[in-house]
Amino acid sequence: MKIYDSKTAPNPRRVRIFLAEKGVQVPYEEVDIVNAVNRSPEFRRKNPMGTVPVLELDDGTCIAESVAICRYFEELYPTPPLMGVDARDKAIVEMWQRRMEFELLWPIANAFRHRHEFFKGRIPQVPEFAEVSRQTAERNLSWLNEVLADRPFIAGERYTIADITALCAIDFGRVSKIRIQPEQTHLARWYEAVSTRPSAKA
Ligand SMILES: N[C@@H](CCC(=O)N[C@@H](CS)C(=O)NCC(=O)O)C(=O)O
Repeated sequence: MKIYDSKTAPNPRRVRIFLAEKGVQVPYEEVDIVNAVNRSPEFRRKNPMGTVPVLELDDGTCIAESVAICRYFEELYPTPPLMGVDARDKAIVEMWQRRMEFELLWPIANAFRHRHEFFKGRIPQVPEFAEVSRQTAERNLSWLNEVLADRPFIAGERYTIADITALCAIDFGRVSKIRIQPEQTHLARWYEAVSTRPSAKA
């Protein structure tokens, strides 16, 4: 088993943090995404989307999509639970995980993808969309600040995959100058708590 990884990219980091929280060690193979090795025909046989991370099992099965990889390890190693503990809790964690992906990670990623040299020739870039995405991300950080006013973690009392997605999104926002603002005190308190966990170094 191994995970095709990229140390600089936000989605593979989600999986690394998830596994660090579980205390599970899996060998990683760094993929040279700068030179588009992930877009080669050989890599696309593992993941037709041409993206990392990808988990390759010993029987050759390849599982892409960060959340799908996390789900696999959550089933194998349920403790500590990072995706909920019962029907209600699992649904709540899923709700927040999807919100962090769609409302935070995706706008932050698009602020980068539609502007940065890295994606020239990889996707059709629309610089105006980069700016709209940056503004969306900033609005959603304000909203998340309010969400965190009454709870320690994004999905409630417990640290979950939703916190991991949000942490990776916010850290990646740096390259597009998307930052937590001084008045966003709930968000700042949460960020301090999650970014100082040992797993955040993964
Ligand atoms: N939805 C996918 C997104 C994967 C993704 O976009 N990976 C990026 C790195 S964060 C990538 O491979 N980028 C290189 C490229 O698109 O060429 C997931 O959750 O794994």
